[in-house]
Amino acid sequence: MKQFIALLFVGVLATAQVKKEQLNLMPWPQKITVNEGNFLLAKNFKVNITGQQNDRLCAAATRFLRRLDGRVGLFFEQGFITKTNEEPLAQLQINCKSVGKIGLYEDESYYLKIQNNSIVINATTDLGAMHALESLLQLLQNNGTDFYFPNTEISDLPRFTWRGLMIDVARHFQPVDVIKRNLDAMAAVKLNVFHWHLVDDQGWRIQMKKHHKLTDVASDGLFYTQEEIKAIVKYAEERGIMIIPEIDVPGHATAILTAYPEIGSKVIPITANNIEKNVNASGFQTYTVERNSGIFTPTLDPTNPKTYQLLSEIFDEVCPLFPGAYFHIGGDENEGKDWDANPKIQEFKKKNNIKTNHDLQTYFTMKLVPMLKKHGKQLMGWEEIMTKDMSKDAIIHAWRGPNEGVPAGKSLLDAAQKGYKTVLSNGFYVDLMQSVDYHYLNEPIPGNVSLTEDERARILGGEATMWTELATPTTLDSRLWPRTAAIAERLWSPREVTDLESMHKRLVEVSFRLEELGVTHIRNKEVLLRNISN
Ligand code: CP6
Repeated sequence: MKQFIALLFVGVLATAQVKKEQLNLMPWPQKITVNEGNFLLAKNFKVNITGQQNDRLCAAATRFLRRLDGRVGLFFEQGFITKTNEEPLAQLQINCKSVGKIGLYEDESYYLKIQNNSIVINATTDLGAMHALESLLQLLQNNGTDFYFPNTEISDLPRFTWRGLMIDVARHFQPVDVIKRNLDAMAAVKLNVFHWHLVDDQGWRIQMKKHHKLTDVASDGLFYTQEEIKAIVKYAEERGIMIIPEIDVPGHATAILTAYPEIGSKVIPITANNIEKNVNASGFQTYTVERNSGIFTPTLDPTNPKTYQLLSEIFDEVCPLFPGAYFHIGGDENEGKDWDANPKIQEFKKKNNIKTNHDLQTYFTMKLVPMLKKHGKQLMGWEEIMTKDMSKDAIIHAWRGPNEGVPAGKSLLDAAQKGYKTVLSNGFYVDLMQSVDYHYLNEPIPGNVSLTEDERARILGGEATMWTELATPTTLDSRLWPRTAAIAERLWSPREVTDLESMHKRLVEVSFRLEELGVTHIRNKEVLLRNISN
């Protein structure tokens, strides 16, 4: 009798109806219905791939199976999912038509239907199928005895094609493992662009074979080998993530000047007084770095042909490491102070009828366009590169806001209206430790602005930015997660999805799931939801 009651009890719990509001999906899908009944997980749970079978989807499905098993502890019978290992009777059937290209505008949509005894995933590309697997993992429920998926039907696709995360590895170097686990976390919340801020004043982080002086003198030995970069690119590609490398020029570039002072905007005359200070052990002339609110004033000299020769050779070596179609050249926060103070640069401006420092920077940036085009890459830069003569092929990365003296998000709309494709980071600065609510409600296209269809289409999406002046490899994850998951929802889900209470509830669960992927962040509910700054 006791046994009978226990069995009955289990049965009742297993079929307990889950309500839509109880699901912990993040980002929330475009369309979802919850039906009566559940799919109960058992040891014989298997996965089968049909249609376009490919290695990437097989590997993703295998990772899915292992992650699921890690949570349910059933010791699933199925091992690796391979192209030849067909399981026609498998409960989970995944069907996709083609291999998705890593880049913008790919079809990332998917359809997921869970019924009592079967689960179906249909997608145009394997990218969509991989998103469906992440959704399925988030749907897992447990009643203390059984693990099950509630019968659910989802039709989903992203609102924006660019859903990015930038990590600065120049201020604090972030080792390969840290990057990889954060790529896993990105994929879990359907982010698809990793913007790798590889170079800044504080360091050059790319192994260079020809210009090895860059890492010799400007990296403190903390840089990625080219083999490591290739491995990270592959790791990202396996998770449907495109990598955008950034080499920030002409400002934020004093690491380059440590190795090649002769292309700097200000040549410090060597005198008996400063010779000790300005010539380092290798006999190279070095810089006395002047600081103004954190911005270094020395920049590259835009009038020196050697500047362009060096950059061209750098791109020749760096571009082939990254298969993506975009290259970020920074371009931010050049105050032009040293340009004003340098008579040679002043003379060049006069001779070439270049009126302002902005125009001079445009002259500089435009010279980089063909260097990148040669490698099939389109130039992207922070919003300061947007001047009247800037090529409309450039992608404008909007970042400034009230702190920089411009209205929040204004340059995003300006760029779209002027004919540039554009990406929003203002309001998504996760290193500033602002509240998750603030990031979540940072709508890229506010309701009170009217845009034409073309202008609207030029707003590609947004990007969380993680500057690392104050974040080490140990603290990085805590600053990124789980708040970046709320940004991922803003960029994927319908703009009407704005309920804070629902987001908070789901974010706590997402936080646990991310921990399983190896990111080591703060899990305490009170801590992760509070507003740390302000
Ligand atoms: N480094 C670089 C930075 C910032 C930018 N570029 C930055 C500026 C203001 C804030 C945070 C970060 N640290 N290279 C601006 C794009 Cl608030």
